[in-house]
Amino acid sequence: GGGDNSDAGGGSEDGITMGFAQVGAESGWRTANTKDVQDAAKAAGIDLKFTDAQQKQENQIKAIRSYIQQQVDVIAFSPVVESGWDTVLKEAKDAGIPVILTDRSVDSADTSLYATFLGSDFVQEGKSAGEWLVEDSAATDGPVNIVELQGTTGAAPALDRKEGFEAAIAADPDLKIVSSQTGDFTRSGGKQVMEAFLKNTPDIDVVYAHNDDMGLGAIEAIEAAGMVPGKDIKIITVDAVKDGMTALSEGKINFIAECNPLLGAQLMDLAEKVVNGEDVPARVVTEETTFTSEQAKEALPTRKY
Ligand code: GYE
Repeated sequence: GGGDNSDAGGGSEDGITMGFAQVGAESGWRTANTKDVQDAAKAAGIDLKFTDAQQKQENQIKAIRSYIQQQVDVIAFSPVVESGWDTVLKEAKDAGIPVILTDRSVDSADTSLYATFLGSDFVQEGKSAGEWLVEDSAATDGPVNIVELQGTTGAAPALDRKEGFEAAIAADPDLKIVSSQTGDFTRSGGKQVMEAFLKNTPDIDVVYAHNDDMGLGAIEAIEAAGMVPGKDIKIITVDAVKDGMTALSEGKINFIAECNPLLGAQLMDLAEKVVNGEDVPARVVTEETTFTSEQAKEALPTRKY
């Protein structure tokens, strides 16, 4: 580098420092995402300061404040819930530190509080899940009782995956969500809630889980109750991580809408541009697909996570 430190953001010549406030380690998706971000930072020569908020907003806010105090060049974070970020985002803005939202969004009305949002279209994921069920149920007559395992309450992927799914299943009045509760995106949460559903909710036909991990927890509960997951009760999930894809290939899960956790390279690229004052799109959407059991069998051998 030239040693001239006149630009506020540091710039790549002096080496970029990124503060990354991760949600937690709640799921296989999150583990893959964390590893990818760490690997991509290394590959890009970006100095990464990483914190795990254990799914608590107050921890994320604390982490962001500490990154502001350390005067990092750029802050990236994956907001555990959608609401309540305006104050801390304003603090970052006032300190001249750009913020990149990765994976999950915020509902702040003032979009100048962040530089860009990189992540999936969660509404579309929910729609894809619902559309598969509409098609799969087309031949069956009578009610289809769905139980829903929601992600973390107030999280963008939980709100949006519910919205998209509901919009899609509205096409068939036989499809009804009869119970819906949060399992916090964890396997143990999914198992516990499913155990309660199996006790309280008669005639469950379908489980719609907002991620693979909760679906995998539901499988354990269904098997423990002496039923066959994928047959007696159909299971639809979102993510397509290894364990989910394995269960799908075995017919224990029936359909998965993919959510791509490999955001690291794109994030580092956006960070370099933002720090160097270049224009970036306000929204970068991840490319995704869906998987049936047959497609999972084909994809599994080369799947990276
Ligand atoms: O689907 C879930 C994780 O925000 C897209 O969070 C992410 C979600 C992902 O816990 O498994």
